[in-house]
Amino acid sequence: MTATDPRTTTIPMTGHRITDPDLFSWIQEIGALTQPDQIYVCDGSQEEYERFAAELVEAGTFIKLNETKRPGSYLARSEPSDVARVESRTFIASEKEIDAGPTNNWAEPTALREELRGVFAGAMRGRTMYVVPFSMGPVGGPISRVGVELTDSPYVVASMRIMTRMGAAALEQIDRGADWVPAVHSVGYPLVQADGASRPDVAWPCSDTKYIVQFPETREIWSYGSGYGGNALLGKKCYALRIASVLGRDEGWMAEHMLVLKITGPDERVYHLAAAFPSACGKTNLAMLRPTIPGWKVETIGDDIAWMRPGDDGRLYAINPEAGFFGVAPGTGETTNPTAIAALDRDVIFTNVALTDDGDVWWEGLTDEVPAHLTDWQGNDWTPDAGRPAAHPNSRFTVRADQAPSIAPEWEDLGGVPIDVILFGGRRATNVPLVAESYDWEHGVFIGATVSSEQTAAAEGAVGALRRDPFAMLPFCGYNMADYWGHWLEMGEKLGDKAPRIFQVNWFRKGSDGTYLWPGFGENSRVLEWALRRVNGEVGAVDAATGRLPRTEDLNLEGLEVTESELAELFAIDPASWSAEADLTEEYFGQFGSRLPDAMTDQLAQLRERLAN
Ligand code: GTP
Ligand code: SPV
Ligand code: MN
Repeated sequence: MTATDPRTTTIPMTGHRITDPDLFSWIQEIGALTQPDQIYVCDGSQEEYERFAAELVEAGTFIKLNETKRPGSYLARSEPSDVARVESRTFIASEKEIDAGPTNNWAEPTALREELRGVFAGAMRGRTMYVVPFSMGPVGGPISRVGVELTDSPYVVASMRIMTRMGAAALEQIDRGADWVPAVHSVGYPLVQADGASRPDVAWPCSDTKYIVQFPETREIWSYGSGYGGNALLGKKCYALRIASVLGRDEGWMAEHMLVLKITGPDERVYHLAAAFPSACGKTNLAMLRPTIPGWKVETIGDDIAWMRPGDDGRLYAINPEAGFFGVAPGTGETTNPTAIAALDRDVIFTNVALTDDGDVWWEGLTDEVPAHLTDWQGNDWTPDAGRPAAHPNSRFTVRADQAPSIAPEWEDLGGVPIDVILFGGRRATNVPLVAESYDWEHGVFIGATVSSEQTAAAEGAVGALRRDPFAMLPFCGYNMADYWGHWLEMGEKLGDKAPRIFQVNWFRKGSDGTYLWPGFGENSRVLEWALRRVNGEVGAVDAATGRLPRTEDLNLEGLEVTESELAELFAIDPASWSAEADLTEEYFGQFGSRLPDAMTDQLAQLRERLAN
């Protein structure tokens, strides 16, 4: 590393030569703006990762976990104010407000750019600016894309190394002329202030002022003030969803908040399934599902994001653009997700979970037995009678995807895997049945567009509040949501009879006693089996108002303790509540004005017609 005088015009580079002139001048420009002490170009090597980890331990950001119990693993504790995505400070700065649409925070790009220049000026004083080249998707793949994050957070660098293909190989793509997305990130805690006064660093530097900004036309990302998850690991939501959704619209493909899994049936036939559920609603769990029904096997392709495009054979192919899992810890246990537990046995970064007295980790739901004493996510003593959770509800693990024993051999196939089935789901205590098949693609798009879900701890806001989360993309769509529905309709036309079949699912319906009616987790395999038997034309269905429901005799319930009345409750469709929901949908659609595709209005009319009959 070489010290840089911010007044000099050339920035000393370490390790690698940056040959791309645009990249070189951009690094210089951001260096001049943010004024770091030094600039470091990451090569992405294991040696480099270990060096950063050691530095993070030294700085107090990482606590090294018990090397015997959890080799190569660390615990980070964030500031209590920086624990989740901040949707209220996430902006789509499109030239026209209408192109961001009513579900996004829009900001006028010229004014916001000016504002950001002020915010970022001197933001990295006293720190190192890391240059983090990364590829979303296997390096060099036809669906893959590269980007460069400039960040002053070594925690972000270490996390990006797990979550993306980071380092020299990605940089080489840029040197060879690949288009790349620039992404600037600062925690917003300079160690030298404007007046020259120094202050010591803290374990989790961040700022009360936060900005997570996407410029869709110029395909740029600027993030300030947070070090946490999707706010700071800019390859994930900012690039792979918000910017990529715009790229997909323009280029005829799709960037989705979806897991992708491979499922093999008893007859050895292989299928692939993609599923969109809102944040913390079960994507990781489903991606790693262990079927409870004999003969079925699930393997993981991805747990959060899918990039999908039509292949030469006209089918829809999906890749997982990520290289790791940033998964919700609470609720992940030996009974609920044994595969994730196995993936977490080494080389993990945990954030905001509790620490056991022997230097291991714990969170609510990891074990049935609660430890008698812990250090909670804020570093305080904790006992079971504390009256507060030991781990933050949005505490997470960061781990390489190939550490999951369920990882599919083809998870890095450059061309992706062909998708047979798409699921849409959310957390719905009422109304939405366990599973229903859409009547056709257009009806499937309507189902996706009208998803509501109870809010989780993955973003700031009221946990449990029911909100619309169309396609699980509410916080992640980089353009007007109605145009996005239009794009889905267009893709359906392009795919024709090769389009995946679309289903709605809900694992979260509750009975009158307030408990879940469906056991969920591994038992969800029963629902997947039904969907695939529908795809194969092996079973009929009952046409209902909201979609096609399973005939009871077709649902494999062997070995499951669900009573007939519970089953009836799981599939009940109450016309009055659905009419009320249809009224709310009309109101919801109203805000999109003329951008709303006519097909969505037609679908609503058809739903009402079916409800009336
Ligand atoms: P993001 O990473 O935030 O996008 O979320 P995700 O959809 O991957 O969430 P994840 O799979 O980590 O789910 C988190 C929560 O859902 C955990 O608390 C799980 O216990 C719960 N969950 C997952 N599957 C089921 C299920 O089938 N039934 C029930 N009741 N809960 C489930
Ligand atoms: C989500 O909130 O949907 C996540 C976690 O996957 S984060 O990366 O923080 O956005
Ligand atoms: Mn997610």
